[in-house]
Amino acid sequence: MFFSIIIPFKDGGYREKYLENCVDSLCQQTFTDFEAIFVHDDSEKLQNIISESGLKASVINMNESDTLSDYRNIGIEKAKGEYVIFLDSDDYLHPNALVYANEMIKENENQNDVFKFGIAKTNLDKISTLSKSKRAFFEGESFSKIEEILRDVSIDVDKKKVKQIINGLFEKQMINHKFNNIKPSRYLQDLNYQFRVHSFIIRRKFLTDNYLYFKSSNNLYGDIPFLIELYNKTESIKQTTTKLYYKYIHNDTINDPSLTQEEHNDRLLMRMSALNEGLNYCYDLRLARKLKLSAINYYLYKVVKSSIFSESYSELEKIYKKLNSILNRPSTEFTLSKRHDYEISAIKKGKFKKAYYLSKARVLGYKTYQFSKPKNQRFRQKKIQKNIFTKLPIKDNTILYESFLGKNYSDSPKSIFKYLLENEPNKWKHIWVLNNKELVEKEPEFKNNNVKIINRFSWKYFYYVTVSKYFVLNMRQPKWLYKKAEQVILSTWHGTPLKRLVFDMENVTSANRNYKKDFYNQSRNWDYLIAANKYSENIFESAFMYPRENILTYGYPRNDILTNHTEEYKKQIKEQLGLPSSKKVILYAPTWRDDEFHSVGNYKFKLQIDLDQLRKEVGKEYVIALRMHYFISDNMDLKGYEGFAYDFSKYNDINDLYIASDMLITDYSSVFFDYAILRKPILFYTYDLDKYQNMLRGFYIDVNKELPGPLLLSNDEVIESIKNINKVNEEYKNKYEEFYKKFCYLEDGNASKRVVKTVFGEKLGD
Ligand code: C2G
Repeated sequence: MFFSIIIPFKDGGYREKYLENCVDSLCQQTFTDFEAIFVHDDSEKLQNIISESGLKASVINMNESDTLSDYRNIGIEKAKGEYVIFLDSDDYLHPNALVYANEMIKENENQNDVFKFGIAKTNLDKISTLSKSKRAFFEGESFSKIEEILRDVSIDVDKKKVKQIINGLFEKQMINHKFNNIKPSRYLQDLNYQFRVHSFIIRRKFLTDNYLYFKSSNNLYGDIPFLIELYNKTESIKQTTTKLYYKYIHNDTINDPSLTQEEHNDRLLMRMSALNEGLNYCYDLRLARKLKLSAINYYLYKVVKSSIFSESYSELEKIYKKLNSILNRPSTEFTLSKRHDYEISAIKKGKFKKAYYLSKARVLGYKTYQFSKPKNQRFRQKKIQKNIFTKLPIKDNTILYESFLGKNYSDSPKSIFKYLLENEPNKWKHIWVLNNKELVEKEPEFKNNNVKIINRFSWKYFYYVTVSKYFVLNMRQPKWLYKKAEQVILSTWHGTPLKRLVFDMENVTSANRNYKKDFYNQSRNWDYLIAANKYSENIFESAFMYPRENILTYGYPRNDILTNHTEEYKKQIKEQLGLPSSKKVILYAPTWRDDEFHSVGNYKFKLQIDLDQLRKEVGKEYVIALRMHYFISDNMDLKGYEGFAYDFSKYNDINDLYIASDMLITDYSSVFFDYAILRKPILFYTYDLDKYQNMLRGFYIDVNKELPGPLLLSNDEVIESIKNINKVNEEYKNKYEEFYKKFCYLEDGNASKRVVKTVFGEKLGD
């Protein structure tokens, strides 16, 4: 037996879902001379996954009180292989990992006992494991590109067939990539001391000869002393430059935290203890210096900022004692800056109280310094919000509104505002968060003395978010917002979901690792959440983990106008927008793509509609109104299309565009749920359907069955459908009706009224 792979699985209930990946990756190994040893906490699921996979594995059952270190020690004890590999149960190996490990060992076996896999961080997104150039072929535009090429050379092929071929190629590419397409490894000598044992490959005899085992006292950081001892006993470690160990990055710290993301009260003390314990086995004075510096930095930047530091001196003292022991160990020299040295020397001498006051003063001094730095305006605003504004009385009759982060005056906040202004004209003070005042220059409501406009993140914003009784918004409030119990946040959200959201999304391609956690914390502060229909209510409960009893399933306030407007209003809007009265209007309103962006929050969009062809074929009857999603930062260049194509991406309220238009083209945007209220034709231009559905988001409904219009994959198909729109209407009549019944049944034009009654009614409505 050449390799023994040790996989501990502890406190694993919710981690079970990653196991399959891990087991799969062992089944797929192209080098098969290995044994897998799973050490687990009596998980039935683990046993099932292994037996279903057909993997030959030893399975060792442990007691609840055993630590992760005990698990690994048992694994070492049972191992029969020449080399032991440490794999975590939520991670996985490249199918050729063992081939390269074997190759690396064979080349270096006389000099080395310890080896390592290079680590790739992953969130399991299939396509992201392909190289950039390979990815390009399968992404986004490839299908229309191939179509275009074939059209240019007059080759007529069945489009569906081409799609199928591309899909097949992709699958094959994934397999090839996994099994064959990997560059030969080179090996590194110099390691950046890593203190986590996963990805290590260690000669078993080296472990037994040196009595190397995991110290069981430390459940969280048992691998620190183990690795320190190991580093002391080995001259060099070889590592594959190719990344063969896939470390899974958890993006859901609420439901699936990794071990390092889990909350542990004594995490700080455990880490300090592990470093202290590790120093018992450290004879290399340069490594000892590194460990000391690591402990010092941990104290200076982590411990002093923790709640233990500010709340519990007795707990802090335990940490001081460990650090004191660490500081008094031998090591090579190092110097610290003066102000750090005061604190650290005091700890070294055992003068903990003195160190505590010095550290406290440093943190305070740092905060004061931060507070006064000219560029730290935001920091000052947050501090003053939390410490001063929250102490001021709440303004009971003030309502703050924000739509799409202050970008426009629109959506449900606008409808609720207008309803209150009309029906309770003197009761409320209304504050609108709007970054560009010019947007509402012509709106009569803003002439009212009770209505005020403020900029997002201005001083007034920080003030009003803290003292307004109500905050009505359609996205999320800022993370730093400290909400008082008397305040009411009404979240209107901004659409019936088609694309999977937050906790229903496996991978979060576009957002950072804390996205789910942040979303969870922010939405806990919503007192109410509006849903347009029962379908949305169900989704919000799972996708936001939001309590059903606080969901107001009333229909969307923003849609009242779609039910209530007159023909005259349509005419008026068309005129205001500068659209020719003699022509019908096609509205094109696509959504954004998680993987196409310039920078954080600035998304790209490449128009896939051929305006020349469209104008040529339907220009006599129609004009086109283009409306990009609010995340898209690219500006459209419509030079040469004057009188035919119009860009309304910066226009305030998409409702006006719905009303002014005669037909909608969209893709995966929630706009069609609202547009269907108008019972006007809807076409779906879904040129990248596969990627969007399978790689990026996934959908809540079966788009092939439930949509109220056709899915179109090419520009030609779009034009054909526009030309034959009556036929399309006839074809989709029944589906449209069913769709309306499921999603639009609450839209009777009175949603704002219902919301106002519930949220603003009782306490102040008397
Ligand atoms: N919107 C718009 N113009 C577009 C697309 C969207 O004005 N071209 C507005 C519509 O009001 C739409 C809302 O933004 O309902 C949400 O847009 P989506 O495209 O559905 O995408 P997203 O912002 O990701 O929201 O539950 C709905 C989801 O949250 C989707």
